[in-house]
Amino acid sequence: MYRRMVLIRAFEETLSDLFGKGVLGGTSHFCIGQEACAVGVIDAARPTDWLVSNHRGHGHLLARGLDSTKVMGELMGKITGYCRGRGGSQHLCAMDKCFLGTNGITGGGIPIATGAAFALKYQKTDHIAIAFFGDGASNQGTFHESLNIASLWKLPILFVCENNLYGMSNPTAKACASGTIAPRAAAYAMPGSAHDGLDVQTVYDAAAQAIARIRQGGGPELLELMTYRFCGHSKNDPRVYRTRTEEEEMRRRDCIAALEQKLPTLGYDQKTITQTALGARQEIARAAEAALAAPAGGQADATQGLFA
Ligand SMILES: Cc1ncc(C[n+]2csc(CCOP(=O)(O)OP(=O)(O)O)c2C)c(N)n1
Ligand SMILES: [Mg+2]
Repeated sequence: MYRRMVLIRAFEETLSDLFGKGVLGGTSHFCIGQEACAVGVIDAARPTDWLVSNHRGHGHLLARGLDSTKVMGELMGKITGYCRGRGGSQHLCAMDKCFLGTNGITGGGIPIATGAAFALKYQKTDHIAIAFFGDGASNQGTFHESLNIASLWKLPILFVCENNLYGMSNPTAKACASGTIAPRAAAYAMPGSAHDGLDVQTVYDAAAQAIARIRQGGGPELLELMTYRFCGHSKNDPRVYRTRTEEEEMRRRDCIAALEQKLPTLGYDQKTITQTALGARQEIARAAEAALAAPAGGQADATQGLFA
């Protein structure tokens, strides 16, 4: 889990560098600070459980074990990317990894995951679906409609709300009538609970327990993971809606640094920890190099046919 968390952080720090150098265009939403949510939940699931992500999806992609070079290539619009450079960060799909896509529409992925859960139940499998979304998305109608139908039909789905305290510049307190998301589950007769999303072990345990109940036919559940994004909402956000003091306080609770402190107490020596982090960072450096060298996809590939 530590390796994956460092891998995600290094991936996005590298993306930030590439934006700075003008190699990457457009914008991107980083999950720096939120890595424990993606890694804890996805580690607790099976590789055959279907995932649906949102606009802040790099962590979900890498936690699921997608090839970092192919993810990087996709973001650069290269032919070697998962969707031949046509999807980019917001439309990255990998069916072979049971990853039904990142999604630029706030709340757009929640009903897609609910549909997947219906299919999994209809096919009488014991796989489940997992929907990742933010606190802002939980104010969309799609959230409420999905929880309602999932509960009525006892669908095998875990709804995971990563509450990073803001939807763009809007604090959750100003957008969400109940202040927090988990209690909303009660309105749809399903279990809902809030957890420290900065502690990967806590996230893993909460997700593992919920997933076990869901897999046994217990019906859907909602997890609210309290977390924080260190960066702005996207690349061009000066973060005027929050104080630097708040950010510094949250940085002191960085999920990766916290795990680094904890690992020696779990029997890992410093050399192993350092080597593990280095290995992850080297993998991302190689991924960026390979993606940069790859031929263009996307528009340049427009006449080739996506499934050719
Ligand atoms: C339907 C729709 N409305 C508005 C937007 C613009 N938008 C993009 S991200 C976002 C905020 C999402 O907040 P949250 O769900 O908390 O996720 P976070 O960005 O905090 O991870 C908004 C309003 C959009 N993409 N789609
Ligand atoms: Mg948010």
